[in-house]
Amino acid sequence: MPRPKLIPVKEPFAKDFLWGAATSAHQVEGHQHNNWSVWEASVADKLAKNARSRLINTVPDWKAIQAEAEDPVNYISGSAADHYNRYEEDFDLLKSLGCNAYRFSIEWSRVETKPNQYNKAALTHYRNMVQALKKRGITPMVTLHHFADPIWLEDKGGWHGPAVVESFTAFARAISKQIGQDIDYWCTVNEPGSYLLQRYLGGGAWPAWPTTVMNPSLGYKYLKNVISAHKSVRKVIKEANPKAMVGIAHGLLDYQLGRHDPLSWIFKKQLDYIPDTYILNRIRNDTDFIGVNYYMRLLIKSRLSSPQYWTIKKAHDDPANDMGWGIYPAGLYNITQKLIRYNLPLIVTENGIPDTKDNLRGKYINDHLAELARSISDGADIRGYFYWSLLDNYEWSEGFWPKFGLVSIDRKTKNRTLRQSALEYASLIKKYSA
Ligand code: IFM
Repeated sequence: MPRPKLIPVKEPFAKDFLWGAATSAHQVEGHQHNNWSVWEASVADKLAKNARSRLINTVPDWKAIQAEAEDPVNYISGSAADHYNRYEEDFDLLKSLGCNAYRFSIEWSRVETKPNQYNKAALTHYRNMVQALKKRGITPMVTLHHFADPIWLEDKGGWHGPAVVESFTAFARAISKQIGQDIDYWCTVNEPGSYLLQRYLGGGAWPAWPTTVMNPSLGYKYLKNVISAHKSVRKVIKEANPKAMVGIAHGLLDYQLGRHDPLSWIFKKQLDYIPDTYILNRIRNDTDFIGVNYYMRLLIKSRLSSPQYWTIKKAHDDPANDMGWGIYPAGLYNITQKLIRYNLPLIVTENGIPDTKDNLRGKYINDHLAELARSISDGADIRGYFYWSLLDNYEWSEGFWPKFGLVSIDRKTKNRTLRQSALEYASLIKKYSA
């Protein structure tokens, strides 16, 4: 039953609202050795060669990105943003924006180099990072799995294999021993739906993910494992810190009907259900909040002449970001409203835009926050907002050309520069938390 609309609140964002920015280890730390780093080396040339055909009809300004997109070096994560060594500087920048929260991930392959062999230096590193945040009054939110996997895990059958729940729980226990008492917010995994699609349901038409297969039965095993792993890791975290809030960062799209006919409606229902609703329905009593990663809406239309009988596209009216994704702030309202039925706190764990020229980002953040305020007024219990990303990052199979950062990173010197839009985010934080 839908909850009744509440009276609009005057000051939507609570005093302890988390104002943050997010990153993930593989995308910013640099010098990883995991399934992604190995895969990148094998596909960089191919990705550079097919960049034009892959992107020319998708991105709004091919010329502006061509040089980077056609350079094989773009596709190697390499030293990334060197965040591993420069995190203190990055936290100073975050603090200067008035942010009080930071979401980052811990790289499993760095910490557990071989099964049950833990690297002390890496564990100490993450403990130091947490202390550096706390010293600045910034609340850490830790993600334990953000797409990249240790190579040894692949050898043991990966996320669809029989060992992953136990292995992931053991890793979480090691982390929890180090920093468990200091961390109140955890995401066990990031975007299981993206992982499912890219790894087990064929991914994109070009090489887009390490070891992509088209195998729904393995995908189903993955889903079962990810749900069990979440539940088991949450228990481990709560042993160290009973008040910890443990959730999953779900990648949620605002699917809408592009054509009002029964077939389109059926396709939309399926997309709404698989996989995040499927997962949420199974963990709703074993989770403390719902993490929302929101980027765009998509229109679903039945089309009997197309091979899969439907199309899924950006709406013409939505302005495109650098990657061609439609910008649609009201989608954040729609999604957070739909999630009210779970009666759980919500945290926007990611929302961001690739925008090299930094023309759109300030307005993008402003408009999405306005929709969040509206959703809070209409009854959603939203506790935080993390912009993606604090730093220009390695954007998986697109490499470095998409620029999501509040902070731009010089690819050679690694010098950091705050973008104008970062200052606009800072003013919004000031305005809303006054
Ligand atoms: O960069 C990614 C992140 O790793 C997961 N969520 C979406 C972001 C932008 O594509």
